[in-house]
Amino acid sequence: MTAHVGELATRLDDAARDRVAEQQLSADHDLSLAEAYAVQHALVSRRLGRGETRVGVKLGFTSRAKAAQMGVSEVIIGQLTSRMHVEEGAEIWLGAYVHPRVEPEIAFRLARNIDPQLWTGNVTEAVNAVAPAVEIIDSRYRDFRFNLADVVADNTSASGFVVGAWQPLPASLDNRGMVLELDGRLVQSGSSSAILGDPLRAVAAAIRMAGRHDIPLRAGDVLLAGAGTPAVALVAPGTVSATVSGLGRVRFRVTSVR
Ligand code: OOG
Ligand code: MG
Repeated sequence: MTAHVGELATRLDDAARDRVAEQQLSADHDLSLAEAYAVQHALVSRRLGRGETRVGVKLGFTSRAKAAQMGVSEVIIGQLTSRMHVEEGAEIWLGAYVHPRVEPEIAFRLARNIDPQLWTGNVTEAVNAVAPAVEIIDSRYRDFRFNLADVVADNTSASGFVVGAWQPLPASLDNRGMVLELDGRLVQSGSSSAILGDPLRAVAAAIRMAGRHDIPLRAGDVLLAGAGTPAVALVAPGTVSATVSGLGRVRFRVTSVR
């Protein structure tokens, strides 16, 4: 298997760069979860080799709505790199992606470097800020379909993320309305409680999973807790916004012309 890791990572990396969907790895490889994470690491290493830096982590399938939409029900972790960051208010080009979708998220900021093996379990010491966010996911697989190992290998469809104004951590974050709008039209709505019952639990889950899969966690890193609703296809031209009750709104634009 080890011989294939680099080759499979290259396949997915090329698919992202050429913006052409690839056949699912599971069509010809029966990857274990450990092997899938090895492909993810090799994929991220290729990006780091091109000068990108690791800027955070993201969880996938922390909400049942997302798990049901994609048919994968295990929580997974992916890695965010500098090139995925989209400034709030910026305009992105639809053509840079294969078949992008957007989902409303809650972002946390790590307060310190964290060694998951030494971590005491104190969430409110681990993070020092929270913000409304949008994740742009873009599966490198045909028809946006995959099994668990496929999506882990594909860095959990990570493609872009937009974070609104950071603010201090409030006492609680559950039961907050989460809304996704395209051009001011409501396309998804849900509750932050959909995220593992409470998005603060996603912080603990991310730290544990980063430890298990050897993903470094550094002060200032962004942590996306996972979508509160199913994802929606991105269209252009348009404006995307996500609002989390009490945390405010984050917005960006999409264009069809470069
Ligand atoms: C996988 C990524 C899932 C989330 O927030 O649940 C995810 C996908 O749906 O393509 O980012
Ligand atoms: Mg997500």
